Amino acid sequence: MDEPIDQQGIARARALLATARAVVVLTGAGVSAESGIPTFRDALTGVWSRFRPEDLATREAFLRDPARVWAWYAERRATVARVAPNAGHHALAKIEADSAAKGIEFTLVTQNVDGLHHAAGSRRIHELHGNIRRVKCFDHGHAAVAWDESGETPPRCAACGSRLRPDVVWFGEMLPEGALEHALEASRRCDVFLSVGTSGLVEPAASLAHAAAEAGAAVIEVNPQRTPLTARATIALSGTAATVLPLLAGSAGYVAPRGL
Ligand code: BV8
Repeated sequence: MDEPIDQQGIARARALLATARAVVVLTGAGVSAESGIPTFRDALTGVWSRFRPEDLATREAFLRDPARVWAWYAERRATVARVAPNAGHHALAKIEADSAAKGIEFTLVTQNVDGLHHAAGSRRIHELHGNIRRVKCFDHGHAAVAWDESGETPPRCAACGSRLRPDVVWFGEMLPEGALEHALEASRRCDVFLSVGTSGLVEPAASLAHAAAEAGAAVIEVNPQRTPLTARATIALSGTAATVLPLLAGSAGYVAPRGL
């Protein structure tokens, strides 16, 4: 049975968000779980279950077996194409819009590559790990807008002939120019850092919450499981994104606890 929602924690977190000057939200795969996208640590089910993400999401894996890595991303791209944002994504878009109306600076930093935050209406987004819907060539990064899945796998770049790959950041690759710097700068400047649906295992994204805390920000975590951040969080809300975030956004279902 799901744990009862911590109404006191929700009320305290809402008060922090309402009185903030600057808010940073970091999301991980957990925010897309209720849209039907397996979390990253759970992504390797079925035919992929004999691999670890770190074994497939690398340049070396692609060079070793480009067809296998391309097929894993093609399957994930197909999943992303048929799912929709969930109430958690929509709640974050509402928090962004409400923050703008109140003059509160808002930054959404995501580790996710599924594009669902943009689909839900969020706009102030930093995609730290790229976007699986975009494809580029391995040798020069030429963007590919169309490609033939029926021929050679992976398909080839129309501009230079090198193999196509997903436009995501693999393990061992640098993050997109400026994305980490902007995320770090916003994290050090914010007074509320909201971490949602991330295991906090992948660097350098995992360091953002700690940078915010060290700079004096209050840290709110939303996750049904404990993570390395939980002990450090000002408020740890044990629950799922689609349940908790609408309560934080003041959308459907929020009832202020008596006496608060
Ligand atoms: C780099 C794209 C410089 C690909 C991904 C220290 C500093 C720098 C680098 C390192 C370092 N230590 C180690 C490294 C190397 C490495 C790393 O972090 N390795 C890990 C395995 C230890 N980092 C890198 O290589 C990074 N590059 O730093 O460049 C450099 C260069 C060369 C040499 C050194 C340094 C690049 C990392 C990016 C990798 N690419 N994605 C793809 O998607 O295929 S990372 C991948 O993991 C996804 O983006 C994913 O989002 C991300 C993090 O995982 P989570 O999002 O947290 O997902 P996870 O499944 O783990 O957890 C889900 C959570 O949700 C759980 O807590 C669960 O409880 C919760 N949950 C479940 N359901 C719900 C929920 N929460 C809410 N609601 C629910 N319903």
